[in-house]
Amino acid sequence: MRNRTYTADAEPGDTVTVAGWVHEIRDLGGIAFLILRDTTGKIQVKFEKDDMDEELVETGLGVHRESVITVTGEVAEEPRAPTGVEITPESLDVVAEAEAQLPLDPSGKVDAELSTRLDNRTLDLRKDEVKAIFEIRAEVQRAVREKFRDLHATEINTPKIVATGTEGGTELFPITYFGKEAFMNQSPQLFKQLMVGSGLERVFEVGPIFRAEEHNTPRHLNEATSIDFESAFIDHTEAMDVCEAVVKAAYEAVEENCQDQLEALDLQDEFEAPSGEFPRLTYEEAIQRINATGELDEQLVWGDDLPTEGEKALGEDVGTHYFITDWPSEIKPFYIKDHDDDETLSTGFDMMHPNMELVSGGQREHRYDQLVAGFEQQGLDPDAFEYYTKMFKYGMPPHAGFGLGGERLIMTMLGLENIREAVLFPRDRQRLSP
Ligand code: ATP
Ligand code: AMO
Repeated sequence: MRNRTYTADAEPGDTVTVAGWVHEIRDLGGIAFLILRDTTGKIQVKFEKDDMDEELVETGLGVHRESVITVTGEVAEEPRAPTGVEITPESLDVVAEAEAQLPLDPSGKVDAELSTRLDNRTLDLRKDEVKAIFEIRAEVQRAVREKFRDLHATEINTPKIVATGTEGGTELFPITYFGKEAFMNQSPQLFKQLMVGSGLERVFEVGPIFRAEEHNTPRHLNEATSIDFESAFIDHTEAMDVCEAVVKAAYEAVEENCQDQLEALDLQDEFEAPSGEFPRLTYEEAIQRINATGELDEQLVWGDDLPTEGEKALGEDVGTHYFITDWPSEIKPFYIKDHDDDETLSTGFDMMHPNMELVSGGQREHRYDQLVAGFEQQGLDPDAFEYYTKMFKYGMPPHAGFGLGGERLIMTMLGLENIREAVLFPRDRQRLSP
């Protein structure tokens, strides 16, 4: 629409054409108001019934809520109007009439179940507080990209249809690929590693990962967004520095550029970018501190994975984002390098929000013989990974990196109760459409 004016730009004295949705109609008798909503805000349209064309009044006040209309008229200052201005319509067109009964109420006066909201995302995102989540998500992705670029990483895109899995502990989604077995990729892990040996050296990717998680939890998705980083000639401690910088950059960008959205979510007072350094605890310290909280029925011992309640107890104890380092080698994947002086100890790390894990990373095994031996130790067939391992024979530098869960970052940043709220069209065990 070439001649459209956004409601936020409608200035007193202008004659404008605004386009949007019928948010609300209030008929007070001799006077009535239609509130028109567009992506920039709302504007009041005034109908003084006695002074206006009857057909125009009938059309304007007879239209169902959430219909799409355009209104042309003069803008005037009006202190009693919600935004301080109003339009007196000269003409009004109903562009797309909405049904009288809607599956959910975009004005937010009536709450809807999450499943109803997800089934009707178009209507759901007409609410300011829902739209705000996705505007913040976009800002986070922008800020993360900018930070990686400042750090001289090149953005890459790796295949999502692959021949092998990499992340044990979570199942693969099999697909058929011209009669061959193939899978949806669980992680760009192997491909990003292959690129540190290329002329690019330092890379990042923001893209989908697919995990056939059996369980249905508020923090797992079957299709998630992974923010991956990998660099040649750095170790795990430098990868942790990058991880911390990227997460802080995301928070700072939201604080700086998303105040309206934070207000829509009623977070303007509590939102705070993390300031201090993220503490780095070893796995050993972590299990000791969890045991000391007394929150678990059974004491954790060396080699145990951290149970969810353990992570929660530790998160409460630490109170900020933090790292867990020096995990037992046996519970980290084959591509993670062990410490040179202790092969039971890995260079793998996790970065935690007080409520949950956000990141896994580590220094990688770049030595061909040790890499192949690692496959065998994990019961994987190195031949199936030959496309990957063979590049380690042609000059693969030492390298490290991490994967950050995009939705978990948004979820913890905004205090969302369910990770599905941070995804437009989430995929979970029950949900394949929309
Ligand atoms: P009726 O006789 O049926 O009440 P009316 O034309 O006399 O209708 P008003 O008494 O002028 O209506 O206004 C009704 C209500 O609408 C009042 O509470 C008034 O403050 C409010 N109102 C009037 N004009 C505007 C406006 N332009 N923007 C917002 N509120 C308005
Ligand atoms: P990991 O499997 O720990 O590591 O995944 C990295 C991060 O991705 C997020 N994540 C998920 N978010 C939502 N739903 C899921 N099902 C899901 N699975 C993972 C989490 C997690 O911390 N290749 C390594 C990374 C690396 O070493 O570079 C990997 O994939 O926030």
